[in-house]
Amino acid sequence: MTMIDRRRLISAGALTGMAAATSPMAAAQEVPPWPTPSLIGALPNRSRVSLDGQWKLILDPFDVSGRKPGVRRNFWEDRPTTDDGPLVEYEWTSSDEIAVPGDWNTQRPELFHYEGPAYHRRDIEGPSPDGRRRFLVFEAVNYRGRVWLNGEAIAEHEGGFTPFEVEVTDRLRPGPNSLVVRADSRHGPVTLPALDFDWKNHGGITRSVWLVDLPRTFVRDVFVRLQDRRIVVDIELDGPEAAGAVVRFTVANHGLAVEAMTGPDGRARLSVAVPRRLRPWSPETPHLHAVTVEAVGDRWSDRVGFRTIEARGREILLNGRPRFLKGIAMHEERIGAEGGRVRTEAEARALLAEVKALGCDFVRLAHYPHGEATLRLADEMGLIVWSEIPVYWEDVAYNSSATLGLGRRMMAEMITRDRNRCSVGFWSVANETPQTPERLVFLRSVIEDVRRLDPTRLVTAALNKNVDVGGVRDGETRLVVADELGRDLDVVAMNQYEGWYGQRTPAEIHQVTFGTTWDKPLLMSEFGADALHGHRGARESRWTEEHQAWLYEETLKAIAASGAFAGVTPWLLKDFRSPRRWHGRFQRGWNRKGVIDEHGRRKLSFDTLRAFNEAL
Ligand code: GCB
Repeated sequence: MTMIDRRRLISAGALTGMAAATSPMAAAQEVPPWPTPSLIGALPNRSRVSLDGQWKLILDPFDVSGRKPGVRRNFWEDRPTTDDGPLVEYEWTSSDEIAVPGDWNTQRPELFHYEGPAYHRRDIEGPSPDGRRRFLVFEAVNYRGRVWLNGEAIAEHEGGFTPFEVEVTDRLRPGPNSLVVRADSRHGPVTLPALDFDWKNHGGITRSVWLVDLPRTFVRDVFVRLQDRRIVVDIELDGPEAAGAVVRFTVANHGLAVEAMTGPDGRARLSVAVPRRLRPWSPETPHLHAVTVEAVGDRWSDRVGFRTIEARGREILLNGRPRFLKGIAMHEERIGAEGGRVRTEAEARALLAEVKALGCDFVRLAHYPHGEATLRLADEMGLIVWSEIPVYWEDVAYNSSATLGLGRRMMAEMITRDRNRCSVGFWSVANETPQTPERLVFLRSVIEDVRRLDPTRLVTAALNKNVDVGGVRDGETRLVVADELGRDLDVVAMNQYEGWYGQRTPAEIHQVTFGTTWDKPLLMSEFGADALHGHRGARESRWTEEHQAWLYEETLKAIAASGAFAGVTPWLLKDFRSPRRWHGRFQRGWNRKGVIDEHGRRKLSFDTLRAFNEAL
């Protein structure tokens, strides 16, 4: 039997340094200035029914139903269609089908280039038979989702890579209920990303959909982490009995059980000394521990690892020890000729297995939040993760408050979903953004949120390099990260393509030196070159595997020689679809910078990178 140590019993707020409901000052600080995303934590461990499968599909390329709604084409109303009744110009039963999860672009050749609104429909069950609360959860709809239940609009969400949910308990009718989802994949000047980005905009209901059943009062979310040498746990209950409830946290196999009481807001924080024999998580020993939170008859459970990650001077320390992070970047596209979005855990695992085969301990999940399965696998397989939101390139509307609100919400959704994943070491706020005052204000605001939501991760961004004019010697160039944003980050990171874009050949990479003006750890977050798998030739010849491998050799040599870096994530694991890549012989809509091609075939650079990692 586990003993409850009452001395460790801490009521809500006592440890938080906030709460204390009597103090108006403290109460004011507690209120977040943005709507905290409402997400059910540890989703895979909940009682849930999958809504994946074949859904009906109606495309609306002119967006007529959105722009000119009318009974004839309000697809969401799901009108019965009879040939002798009023005119309705759609019919769900005779419409085409599409698989959910799945982007439409790679499911049907005629939809390959389609960007626009599409309506999806299926029936869902009525109320939960045992009177529990029922929620609809969408893991991702790209880019903008709108949801109707029995003709009534019930949810809307912008952002193609983070989840959203809506409670349907009181809206469900007995028997089948009509669920219609509009996914509109179009981007615009104030979206994230905006109009210009180097990947295929895979539209649709791209990740799984669930019906989740929960008790009247349930454990909505838990944040478990190692902080200041203690296990600290934030618990949030949802429901009529959320306030003043006893919550109990346990770590199985360690006889650890602690109780606390929630405050009037249904939240509690507890903190407990780390058990002496608790094995820390690392890429070499990815130990995970079963943890539970019980309250008011509900039970939340998860498997979490405990580790610390910090920046000290120019080093990155995992569990107190400096390490050079041996990484690679990847997009969330599955291996296979179609190159569509990852849909299953097996597809995510196949990608991460290649990352491991490279001898990597670090993966940059570019350039948007990847699916939850990938993060859970990274925990299990022992990979440190860099996770990012798509604040990408210079055409983002940095002076738009709507776009800032969107970026902050995306970041909050990503962190809320994944902060129990010990694999996550870095939250990245952006990729290659311009060094302008309005972008600085924008990203600083996002960074403030990150620190408030999760003080245990390193905050970073992939930055543009600056040429250090003072550092130029004969024929030599010094590339530095001097971006003012570096002041706000824990770790700075440089994207650079010497030897590919620009004047130099790989033979001249040694003329470049690297550094940063910030006394902070520096990562090389991108370098690379395109090569078509199977295209062989002289190393001087662009697009050959030899040329790419040569560029890898020279860049990795420069990285090792410079001593300036705490890690590297070459660009990238697998060739990915990009409508910006037009070369008829070598690209044909694919960015060819992968060390494996779309079929998973390894290029020469794969071995170059693996050899570098093995020698470290
Ligand atoms: C970059 C971007 C990345 C592109 C890559 C390329 O700097 O960050 O998204 O795909 O270059 O291949 O040019």
